[in-house]
Amino acid sequence: MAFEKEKENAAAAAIEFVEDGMTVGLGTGSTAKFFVEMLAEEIADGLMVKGVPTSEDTRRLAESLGVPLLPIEHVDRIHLTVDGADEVDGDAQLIKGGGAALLREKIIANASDLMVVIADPSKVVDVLGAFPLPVEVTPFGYTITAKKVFDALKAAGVIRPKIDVRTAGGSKPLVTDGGNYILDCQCGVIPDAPKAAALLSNVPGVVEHGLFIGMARTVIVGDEDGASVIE
Ligand code: ABF
Repeated sequence: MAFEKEKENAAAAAIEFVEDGMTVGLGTGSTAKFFVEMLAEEIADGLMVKGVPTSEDTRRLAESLGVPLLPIEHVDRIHLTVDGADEVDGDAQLIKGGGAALLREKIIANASDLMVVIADPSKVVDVLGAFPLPVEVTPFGYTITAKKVFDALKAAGVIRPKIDVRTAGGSKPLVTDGGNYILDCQCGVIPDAPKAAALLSNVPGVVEHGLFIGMARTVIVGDEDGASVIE
């Protein structure tokens, strides 16, 4: 895996944010996997925390490692969420959703007192957009919704968006944990991420999008020797 050491170091730095008694949102992806594995070791050494997984993949991982989990319906407060990202810019604005988990990730991040993003250096960008922006949509009318998503991105200043429904290997659309489809929107550059986020949220049929604006208070970027914490 590329940047494995950097991912591990970012995850290790995030462990420092976990305290006894916390309810912790558990992210999705390879970097978040390192965090869940390290958290499981701390729990085995006596740390008393409960986890709230952001995807079925993370739930299965956490259960296999013996991390106590809370059903989301029983959660009234999440002290900390640690999650990965596909892109992070200088304002801690994120593109997430490469792992098709953006809906639960955003619900849990938004419910958290603190969201900590853990990333390897390849995720850090000056301007968001090189990574195709995932947009979760209802299966009903998704081709029409795709056209409206195109219009919204154009109105937000994206020059020439290209939109593809994410498939699960063959030609059938991938179905998310929430039973929806994902549109991957190739933007190249998203010049005004807050505007794009607002316009996308207004498109009927869009369930959620992968622009996380103003949600990450802390970004941890791993390197070969450790990690830098940007708050
Ligand atoms: C998840 O982390 C997704 O939103 C994002 O796509 C992924 C990044 O994965 P990785 O850490 O494997 O690069 O939260």
